[in-house]
Amino acid sequence: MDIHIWRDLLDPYDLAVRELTTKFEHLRYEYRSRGLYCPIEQVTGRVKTISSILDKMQKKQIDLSDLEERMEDIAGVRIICQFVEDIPKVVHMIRERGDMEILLEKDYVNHMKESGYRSYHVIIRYEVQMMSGPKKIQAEIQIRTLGMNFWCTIEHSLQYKYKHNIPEHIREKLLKSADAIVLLDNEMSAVREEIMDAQNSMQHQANLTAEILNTIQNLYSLANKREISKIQEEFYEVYQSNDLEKLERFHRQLDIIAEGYRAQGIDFTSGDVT
Ligand code: 0O2
Repeated sequence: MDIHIWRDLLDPYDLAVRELTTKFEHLRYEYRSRGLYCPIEQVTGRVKTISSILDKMQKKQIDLSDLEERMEDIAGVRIICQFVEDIPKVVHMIRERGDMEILLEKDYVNHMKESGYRSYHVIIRYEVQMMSGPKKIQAEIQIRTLGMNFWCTIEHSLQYKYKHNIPEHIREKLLKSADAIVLLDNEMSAVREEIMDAQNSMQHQANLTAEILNTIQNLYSLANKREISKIQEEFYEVYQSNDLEKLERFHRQLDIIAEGYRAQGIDFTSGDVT
């Protein structure tokens, strides 16, 4: 098939990958900006390379005319979670969406493959708007923990190196490490609450600091210079104390000061004196 025909065929998949990764990244942003724990840790996506499509077509005896129907992972999105418990939450998020129709789910998390592979796959039908009109394509979303992803990445490279004939002694090591990943994920789950608490306070602190700095920056161009330097000094002191309650108090007080300027008719959020 001519290269430009491949490009036409793969174009909608490319758009789908870009849209889907943006949508999941945006969910992550929404959670974080509300100071909430997000079950999505990282999102990546890729369109299968032409050589990989050709290899799979040969391996699975797929005709070009059936390619789009039979190859579910031309568009692939990978969602990495911190904990095993996050995986069903992400699956639930996908099930609830109106823009992704689930066609199939494969649970290799609870049903590890013979190779040691673990991951949860969701095959969706997704509509993209092309120049020629709407087009529905299939995409595969792989959901796995950081630990599972580590294993998959290493195993994938070895599959490539040994052209899918990994020597027995390496295969054994891979199976042992797959078991170790199960243990690691279980151990991490046991301290999940503590880890989540720590991450939530870190995120809360980062959000508060960003809001405070934004308010100070806006006040800078409008308020009395001496008052601003005093506020700034106080902020550095509070920040260095590493005390979240103090930071929250400071944030509230700063809001009251900002409210005072608002009452005087100075809308400093837009930077305009009204
Ligand atoms: P690539 O290079 O990642 O794109 P099925 O007939 O359903 O059993 P199928 O269609 O291959 O076979 O589906 P399956 O088994 O769900 O696998 C789809 C994708 O999951 C694979 O795509 C891999 O990305 C990943 N995967 C499945 N098994 C393994 C494994 O043992 N090791 C690793 N590292 N990844 C795996 P591709 O096209 O095989 O590969």
